[in-house]
Amino acid sequence: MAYLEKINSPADLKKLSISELKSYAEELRQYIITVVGKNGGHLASNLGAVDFTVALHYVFDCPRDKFIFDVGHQSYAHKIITGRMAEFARLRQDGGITGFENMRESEYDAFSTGHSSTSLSVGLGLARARDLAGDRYNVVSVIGDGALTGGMAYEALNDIGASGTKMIIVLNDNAMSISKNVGAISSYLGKLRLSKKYKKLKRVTKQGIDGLPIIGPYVLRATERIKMWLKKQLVSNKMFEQLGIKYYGVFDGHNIGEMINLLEQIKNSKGPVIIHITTHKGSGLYEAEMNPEKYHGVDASTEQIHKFSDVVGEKLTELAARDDKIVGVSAAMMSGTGLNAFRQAYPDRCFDVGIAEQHAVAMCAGLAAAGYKPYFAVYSSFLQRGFDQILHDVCINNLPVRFLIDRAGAIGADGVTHQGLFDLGYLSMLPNMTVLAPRNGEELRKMLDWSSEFNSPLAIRYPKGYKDDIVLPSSEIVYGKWETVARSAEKVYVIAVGNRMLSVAKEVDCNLISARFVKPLDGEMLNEINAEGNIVITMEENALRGGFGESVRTYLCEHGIRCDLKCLGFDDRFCESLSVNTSFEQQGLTAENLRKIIFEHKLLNKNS
Ligand SMILES: Cc1ncc(C[n+]2csc(CCOP(=O)(O)OP(=O)(O)O)c2C)c(N)n1
Repeated sequence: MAYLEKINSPADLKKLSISELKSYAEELRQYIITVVGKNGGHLASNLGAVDFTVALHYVFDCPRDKFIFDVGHQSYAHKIITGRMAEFARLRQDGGITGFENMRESEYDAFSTGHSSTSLSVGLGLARARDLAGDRYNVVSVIGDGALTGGMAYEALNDIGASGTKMIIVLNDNAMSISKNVGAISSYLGKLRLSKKYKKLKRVTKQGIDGLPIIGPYVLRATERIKMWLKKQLVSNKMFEQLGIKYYGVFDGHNIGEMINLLEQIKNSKGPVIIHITTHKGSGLYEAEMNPEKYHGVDASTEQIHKFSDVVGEKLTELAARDDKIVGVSAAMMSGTGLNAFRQAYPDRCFDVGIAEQHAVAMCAGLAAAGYKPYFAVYSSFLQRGFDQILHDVCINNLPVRFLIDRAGAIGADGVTHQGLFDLGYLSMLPNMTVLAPRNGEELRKMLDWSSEFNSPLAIRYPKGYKDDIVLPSSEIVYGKWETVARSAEKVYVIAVGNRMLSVAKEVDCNLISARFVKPLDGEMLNEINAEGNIVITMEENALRGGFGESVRTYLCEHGIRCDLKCLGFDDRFCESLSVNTSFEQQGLTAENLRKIIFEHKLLNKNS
């Protein structure tokens, strides 16, 4: 590696010639491939972003100039260029480099990202702050065509265009979200790409045809129809221009020399500009280029787990065969949530709405109001986006929208922005909402069966997967009823939410209860625990504030139930840990801590 170790800052990179920059970009690619191969991470998106990131750092002066990478999952090259080459080897490991742009990690990271479609709003905020302070730095927001399906991006474009504020938007268009990108805007971008190809094709074809002796004019007529069709696809780039944002496109985002020229030219332009570039997701790695969806995120873990999303795909398909009112909805997370399998069987009843969680929730409300049975499969942290729609459109109207909430609980390597630690709180507080947590795939199947005839808002939350089944076969689902999965002579009652908490607790001698309903609570079972000397320990992969334990505490207080109570869950800090196990240890969600609590309780009771 001739350059990788020598480039420790953007200043080092600026000393290279264009051909050296190209070689450096190749080294960056190889390094990213090696590290992601070991640690996991976003591979295809990063490979596609290497070349234009090199060009950005060549032209601009980071950290004085501010780069905001939308989602931030494509910021690996940026991290390596900005002095984090060695640390990058510990990507996505506790104490190592995080997988998204992160202002707590480096002064070169102008903002922290993780959730989609924020970069334009944040960029405008930084640009306005610059203007107010009378400063002159550049603000560059890098947004993908997938992230551009998120509604917040349009709220920002609306404001940016009207404001006339100077900022640079780099639209990194690879025609992919995690899966193939969807929606009318995506088609529009496709037409812009095609218009560039059309212009080139017209030039080349005409030159070629003119060169032919007699047959030329005939061929020209024969190509007329093709040309007409192509012309129809040719659209003006007016959308952005009409909004007041100067548009430059379409450029090859892998051509470092061309990118540098372009960026040098627009660097000093006034007002907002958008540079539309095309890139190839997975560029430089054949397998990733051929299958960018599979290589969007690479999981390096060899741990065998049962995935709840597999159950979702299979069971929803089965239910849909019996009930034609069932529809599946995804916000750009088809494969992650298991809906791909459902779509294969029922393409007409499956809707991928793009990265648009708020829209997805309200659209589900519409479907439910018209008598359909929507299942919105979504990751816990992304559903946070749709809170008001859940409240205003679904719950106030008491509409039977089913939320299948994946990646709930501790998330591990994706880090703080992706933790699913708030859904129990923000869902349980809502009137009309019922919240469930399955303890294994079998129970999720039963819950899904049961849910199809349930006529109010409903959420079923679960992590990505689990290693071992909690042995007992699960009994039938009865509204608001918990299940005892282990009995003991001890006066210790552990009430745990979901598989992973039950797994921890089953190592301990206790009466173990699976809180399959987080809301409503099983009052009958709690009443039975009423006795001096008993201890109830609640366990949840959720923030304690507003979580399951807190509602148990309220119930026990309100009903004068005599017993000790200890609530285990996530404390009042954002969980920065990049490993599920470490985060459990940090929060005392371990068998060891349970034993300690039980021991201290017994000691106290003996002495009293
Ligand atoms: C609010 C939200 N929903 C979903 C996601 C999951 N997600 C991460 S990257 C991505 C696709 C982004 O596509 P694009 O912006 O085109 O970037 P690319 O990976 O194609 O480079 C999605 C859906 C997210 N980060 N945030």
